[in-house]
Amino acid sequence: MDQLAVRCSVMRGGTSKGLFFLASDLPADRAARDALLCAAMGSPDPRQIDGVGGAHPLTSKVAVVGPSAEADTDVDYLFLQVWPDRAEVSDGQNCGNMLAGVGPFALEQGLLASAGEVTPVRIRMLNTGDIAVAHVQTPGGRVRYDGTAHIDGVPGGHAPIPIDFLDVAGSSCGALLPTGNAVDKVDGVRVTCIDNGMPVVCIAAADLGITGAESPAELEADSELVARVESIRLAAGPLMNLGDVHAATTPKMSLLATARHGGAVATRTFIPHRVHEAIGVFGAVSVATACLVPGSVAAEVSGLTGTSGGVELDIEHPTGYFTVSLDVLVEDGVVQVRRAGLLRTARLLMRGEVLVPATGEETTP
Ligand code: NQM
Repeated sequence: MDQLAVRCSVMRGGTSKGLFFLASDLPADRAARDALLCAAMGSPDPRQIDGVGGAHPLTSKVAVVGPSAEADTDVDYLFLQVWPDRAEVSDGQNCGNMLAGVGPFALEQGLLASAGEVTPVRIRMLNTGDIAVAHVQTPGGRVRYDGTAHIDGVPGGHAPIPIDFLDVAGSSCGALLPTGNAVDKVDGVRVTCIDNGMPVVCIAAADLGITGAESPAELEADSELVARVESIRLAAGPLMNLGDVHAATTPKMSLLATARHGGAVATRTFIPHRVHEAIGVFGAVSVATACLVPGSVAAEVSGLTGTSGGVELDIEHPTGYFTVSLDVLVEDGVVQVRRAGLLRTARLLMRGEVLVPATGEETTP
């Protein structure tokens, strides 16, 4: 047999797309798993022409889902980023967009039973150890995908999947403000380093000589800007307790400008080498939270000041808005996040088997 067939589904989760596997369908050995995923996606190759990857980090993603070993969660979710142009797979970050597909996938695969019209799925996100609760529409016991909920960056309407995060502050960096400061000067630029689910460095776009209204393609074509952003990122990584981030997909670099369309703030986000066509889920949650941190770069640019209670912030991005709902406690200039919530949609696009060239060394998972 010259091809190996592995069961998987293709799903859109939020504004991302990728392969969803049951953990039990993948090799337990990490090197064998990563080799299989690279082969499935067609990496390394910028076009991923010999695989099913979409030739962009946002469409070269993998979710590995299995039953949860813990009593307080229904399923475990491991997010894996497959680099299109490198034979590398990283579990170094979480992904809140692929997360949107985890509840529907788990229900489709029978990892949990539906519970009425809407099934709450408690998901342990293994990349960070945090918990999310996704509310999946399940009328008549079946996952519903159609509906009228719209998220910017995805055409049309779909069934809503509201997601709540219980406590994601400091998920990767150990603290909401990993440097202990609302503002730091890094590589000569004022930044706010924050982690409310995703390590993000917030920078005023104007401080880098841009307006913040540029398109992702324009930003990626600006080699001087790209080098400047990367230099700040490499310096910020160790300060954020992330160590050497040369090969890491974090921190994300969000360039902020005054909102132009009635939102809280405008963003252009390097993730970290391509510029997001929208903004990542946890990236948006982190930027929204930064807007509420007194004295932060994001608070300055947005003109917001944090007050205790619930608030909804529309984070502007290149293809629209991302609405984040936050409940915070602000005391003596210190922000404590009590809850973060947002809306996503997802859709099962295909189910079957992905075929990879057999190496002759496979063992059945
Ligand atoms: O921040 C892109 C995406 C993401 C990750 C990225 C994400 C998140 O849009 O939670 O969703 O920043 O790598 O899928």
